[in-house]
Amino acid sequence: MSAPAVCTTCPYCGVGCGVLATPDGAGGLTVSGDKSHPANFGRLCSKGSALGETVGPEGRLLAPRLYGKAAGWPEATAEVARRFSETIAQHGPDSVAFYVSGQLLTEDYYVANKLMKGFIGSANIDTNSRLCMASSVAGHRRAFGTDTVPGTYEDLEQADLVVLTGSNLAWCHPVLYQRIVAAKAARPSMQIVVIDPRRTATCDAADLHLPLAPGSDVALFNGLLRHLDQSGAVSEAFLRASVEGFDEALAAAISAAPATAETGLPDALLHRFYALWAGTEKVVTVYSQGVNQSAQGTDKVNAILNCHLATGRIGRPGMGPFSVTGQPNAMGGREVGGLANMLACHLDLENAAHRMAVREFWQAPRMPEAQGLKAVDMFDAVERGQIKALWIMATNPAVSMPEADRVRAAIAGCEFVVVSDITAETDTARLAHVLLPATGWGEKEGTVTNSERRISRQRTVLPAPGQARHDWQIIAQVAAAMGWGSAFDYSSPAEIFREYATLSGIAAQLGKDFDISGLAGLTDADYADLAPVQWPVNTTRTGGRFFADGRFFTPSGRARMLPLRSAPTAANPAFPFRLNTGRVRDHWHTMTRTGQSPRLSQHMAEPYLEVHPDDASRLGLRPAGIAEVTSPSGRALCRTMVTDRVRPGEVFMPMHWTGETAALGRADALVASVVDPVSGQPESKGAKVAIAPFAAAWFGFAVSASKPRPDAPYWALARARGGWRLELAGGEAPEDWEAWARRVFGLGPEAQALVVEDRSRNGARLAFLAEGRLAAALFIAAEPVAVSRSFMAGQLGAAAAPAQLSGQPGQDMPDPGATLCACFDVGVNTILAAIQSQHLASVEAIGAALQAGTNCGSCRPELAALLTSATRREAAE
Ligand SMILES: Nc1nc2c(c(=O)[nH]1)N[C@H]1C(S)=C(S)[C@@H](COP(=O)(O)OP(=O)(O)OC[C@H]3O[C@@H](n4cnc5c(=O)[nH]c(N)nc54)[C@H](O)[C@@H]3O)O[C@H]1N2
Ligand SMILES: Nc1nc2c(c(=O)[nH]1)N[C@H]1C(S)=C(S)[C@@H](COP(=O)(O)OP(=O)(O)OC[C@H]3O[C@@H](n4cnc5c(=O)[nH]c(N)nc54)[C@H](O)[C@@H]3O)O[C@H]1N2
Ligand code: SF4
Ligand SMILES: [Mo]
Repeated sequence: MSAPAVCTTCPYCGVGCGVLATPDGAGGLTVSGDKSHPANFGRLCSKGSALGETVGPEGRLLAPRLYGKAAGWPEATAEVARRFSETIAQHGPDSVAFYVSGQLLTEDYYVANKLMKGFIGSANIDTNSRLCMASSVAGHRRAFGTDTVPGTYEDLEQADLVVLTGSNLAWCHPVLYQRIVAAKAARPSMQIVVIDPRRTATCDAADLHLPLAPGSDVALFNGLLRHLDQSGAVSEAFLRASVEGFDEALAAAISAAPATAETGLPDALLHRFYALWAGTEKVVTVYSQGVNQSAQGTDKVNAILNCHLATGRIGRPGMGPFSVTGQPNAMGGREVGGLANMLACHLDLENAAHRMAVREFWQAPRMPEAQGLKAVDMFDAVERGQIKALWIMATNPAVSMPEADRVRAAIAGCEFVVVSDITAETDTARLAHVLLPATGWGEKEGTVTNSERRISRQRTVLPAPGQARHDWQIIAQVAAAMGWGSAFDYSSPAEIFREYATLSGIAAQLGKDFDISGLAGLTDADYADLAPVQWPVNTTRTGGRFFADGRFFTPSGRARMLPLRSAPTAANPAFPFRLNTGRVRDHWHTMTRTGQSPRLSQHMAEPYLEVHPDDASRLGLRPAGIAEVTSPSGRALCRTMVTDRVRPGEVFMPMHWTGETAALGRADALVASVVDPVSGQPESKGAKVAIAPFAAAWFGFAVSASKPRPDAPYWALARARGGWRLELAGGEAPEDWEAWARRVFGLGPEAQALVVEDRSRNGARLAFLAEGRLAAALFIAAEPVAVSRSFMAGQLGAAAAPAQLSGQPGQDMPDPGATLCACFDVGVNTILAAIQSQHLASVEAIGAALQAGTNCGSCRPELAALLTSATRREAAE
């Protein structure tokens, strides 16, 4: 009999989809979308669908490690408590810090924040949400007086115009994107505009794409404000009743240079967008990291909010600004006060009454009176030796922080570093004095809040592996060992949640928006059964939109419009390219989880650099060659992807590769620590870099059943079915490829080698057989290796066959090509062949023929692009 499915929530993006998970009896899970969950109504994207492949024991941290040696929990806990207590006693509470994460559950987050702000007595707790949502938080607080996302997902479906700015929704919030696409299919008059310097997959559903100059969003929206005023779209009634600062904001917009100059967009295109926005009452402006991760992030946010406030298009169905959150609990972290400048429940750290209320509630011995160190400042303080004990939970700053090489060195130089993670080997975990094994998704339970303020339960489906413990437990046991046992004497997440919900009622009495006091009386059974619920939840209301009544949380009750001026950055001739960074469809951040899935690893298998064809030819970069990217702070080597999806002078690199998965693939090694002065959020999308071809004398591709230990100037490692795949490039070739391969793949003399060398062309083909089956294969050539990756990956463990040395399937076995549809594992060649032979003319027809694109839909934009290019080619032939 199979176990019943458990209703839980996806641990990836802020859409917050409901997942039904069933143990498969072999340690894994089968998952499907929860049809009753109001975020996804049964849909899942490629990452959600592959969750079952990522929960295995491989790579997990299973026991505490103390100074590099396995240890028990009592020792590890005692050591962390002792070192923190001693450091605080000697150097004061501000000499220690926590760096936490939007991937903690609300209950974990609440306990971490309570320990640091209420008991240690410092505000030095910040979160990776500083790199993610801080500009939105700051923009909301400036305009609304509190950090409120006004709308709901339904607004996106009810809108007549959806503007997506600085958001690659198709890849980063796929299920929400699919909801918009479905709404447009049902009501084709709905318009979609994408504002992004890159032509992303999201543009495929757009009626209009504005490839603006990066960083010019303030100019663009200032221009819109001016247009709204001139075209009579401003709501005088709303301004009179509910807004202050309109005149100043408009004056600033009028005195600014015309938007065409800064955005680089043609006048006609800009005006089409302005007229559309002005003429459409039901407009939602969705924004994400292209807005937040900028030296002007907060101003960009307020420039958007200004336009919605000026027209009163906020708080009503189908309209409003909508900041989508990145991580599963980015929103929850904002609520519990995970940021160094916030108190719990949206209360203000610098407000004495708020401090007093929280202190009394927590019975806290001490409370900080000023903001703590924000992420970038925090790691600077670590570098200076001012922070002497640091505890990092559920985040990988040695990869994800700007100037990541410097951050890595700072952590390595810190006197005492604790890392709580689920993964044994990460760039950050390698630097820890104490490594604490946490339970991961499926093993832990608690709540998360998604982009539309909906609180959902994550539930336990699997046992904790090894000695792993829940994050809240780990923090509470350290707190107890530091002498605060009674304040941290929790026996369950339900108990923590009730305490938190009670505190939110106090916050509401102090005039805050965040109020879940209606959940303070949940019994353990109620909490176990809690259905997804949108806040606020109190005696008078549950969920819905904010600001419909035109009342805001500022002292005057009116929203604030801000006068904004754009601030173009100065050029640096030594580093003439602008580096944009972001995400790919099938990977999650530093890949500790999605990297376990062969399916998810097929879509993009190595760090790459998108370069415009004009730049590529000027720089001598060839397609599929290796590009060397340098900035004042670091260096990277990437596969070159020549594409006109980026603008000339700009390049794009994904953020996912780490020291574990590539030789030099960390985008943040290149990114400067420039931050927005208001929010402290780094400008992750605007590094200045120089680019040159890397002079590779040889290229390689390999598959291996065991994990390779690569040794080459360029390498990138990814999971494949039955093992690993490895991309390689280098300068001088090793003397003996066979010896090299045996070392890298860990093959003993018993492995039989088949070698075909081609010295004249600097090439070689090697296959290694163990008991007659393929254990590893290596292809070396002077050119980027033309081998069917998917075919070779499928051969690992297969009986020896001649095709294994040719790297191509035989006549009878067509090469499926790179995986495009991850759900049904359909390759690009299979799709192209079907388009041609079956005359498929639509994404639906491809789905009917091959299933591709019919499950999560994440690949539908790429299918559409493939159709266009195939049809174009046919027309040309
Ligand atoms: N597949 C996948 N999905 C994810 C994640 C993941 O790792 N993988 N991570 C999650 C997290 S934590 C987050 S924060 C979200 C992020 O979700 P998004 O913000 O949608 O993703 P990004 O790729 O970081 O950046 C979005 C876009 O901003 C554009 N951009 C760059 N500069 C500018 C600019 O100056 N102006 C404008 N208008 N646009 C600009 C970039 O070209 C890019 O396409 O995704 C979440 N979802
Ligand atoms: N250049 C550039 N840099 C960026 C960005 C960008 O767009 N460009 N985006 C930024 C943004 S928006 C974000 S959100 C960050 C993300 O960056 P990170 O937070 O550094 O990336 P993750 O890989 O998500 O790290 C999560 C870690 O927590 C571990 N983990 C997973 N589940 C649990 C758990 O339940 N408990 C514990 N204790 N550990 C767990 C994972 O193994 C992993 O090591 O990167 C930021 N950095
Ligand atoms: S859209 Fe995908 S990654 Fe995001 S919550 Fe839903 S299933 Fe998970
Ligand atoms: Mo994020």
